[in-house]
Amino acid sequence: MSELVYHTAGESHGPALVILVQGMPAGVDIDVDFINAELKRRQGGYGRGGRMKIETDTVEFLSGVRRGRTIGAPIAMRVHNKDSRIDDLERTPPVYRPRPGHADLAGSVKWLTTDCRETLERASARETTSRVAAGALSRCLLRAFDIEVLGFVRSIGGEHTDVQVTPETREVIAAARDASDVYCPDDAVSERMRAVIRQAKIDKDTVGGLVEAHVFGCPIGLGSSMDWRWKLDARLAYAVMGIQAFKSVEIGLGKGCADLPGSQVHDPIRFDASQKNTNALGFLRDSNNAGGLEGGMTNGMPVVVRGTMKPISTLLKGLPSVNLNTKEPEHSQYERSDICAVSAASVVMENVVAFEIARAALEKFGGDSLLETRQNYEKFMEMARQLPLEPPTGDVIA
Ligand code: EPS
Repeated sequence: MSELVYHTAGESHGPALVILVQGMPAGVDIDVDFINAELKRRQGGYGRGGRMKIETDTVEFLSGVRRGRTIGAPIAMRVHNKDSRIDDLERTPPVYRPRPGHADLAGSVKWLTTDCRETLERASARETTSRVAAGALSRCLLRAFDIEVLGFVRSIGGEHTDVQVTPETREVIAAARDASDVYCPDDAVSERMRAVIRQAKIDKDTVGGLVEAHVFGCPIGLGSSMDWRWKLDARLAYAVMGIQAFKSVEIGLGKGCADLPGSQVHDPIRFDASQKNTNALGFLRDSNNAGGLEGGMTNGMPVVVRGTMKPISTLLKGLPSVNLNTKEPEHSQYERSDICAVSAASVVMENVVAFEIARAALEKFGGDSLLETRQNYEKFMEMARQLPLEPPTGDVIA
């Protein structure tokens, strides 16, 4: 058994994107249709540019899967780029005028060139296709634990929905999200978001927003408080901040914790024996400001992660910049781009969050096969339900 990890390779306009996932146990049913549906969702969202009309992202398995099931070997996947033209100088010219907000300036100086092309090819959001493929693959494993993830758009360009997500409303929210072309489960707000994106297009500008992921069904105790590297909230933050254009991440109430006293922040605990057989083992909360994570570990409540995506840094009207060859002031170079990719980012975040949860689940329960992993999980749940396993020793006996 090894740690569940993934690597990605591939340029935005290269021949393909390649994803290598290691550490997946044998015996996991791979739902290719589900993975492709997630890739398709990532391609969508009102405000996307011309590229998404060219591509039809689908995954091809090169290794690690036999007759629809994992065999415990490294899993290699490939997504073909139709718009492959990286060596064509005319259609993929050098970029000498860096876009403020993009990787262009820092990358070209770092790699000692004045052509930002090689930096931007990899920094491009095209790479997030690979994250979705890896995350959607990991969700095939999470199904064995009845863990589900729901992602959606909370705000775009200042238009914000206050919709509440709970295990009970999850399916209704998912259906409403799927009915919205901005992936926001609120009709009225979706309409306003579309208007904001339309206006940004007219203004030759771009807009960002907030995306949210909720994970349902996590057992108590994924992650660990014993070392900062093992804290699940820290790893989720790392994974989410690694998504192109993300500028902040919050768990649960997030920065809202700063303004409230402890009595209004921390979620009181109660026990309901009738819920003993659920993932929370009967330990319930009427609020979830902690976003399902305390001490870097899951506490049985839904895990709630929110990320901020900045507006796309490629503006049709450009921004003040400098020509890297002449050092003269010039406007930043325009590359075909999106006006708003917040909807797509919600799919990316949903899937990177899923991957981190799957990784943590395998750390706690992982065996070489799914069968062994399932048994470890069930045994743990059974023991946790039986707590205390030994008579308490700390009580003073009168
Ligand atoms: C992107 C620019 C556009 C986006 C791209 C991200 O690509 P192109 O330069 O080929 O038009 O469409 O996003 C994707 C290709 C994608 O798959 O999400 C950028 O500069 O980051």
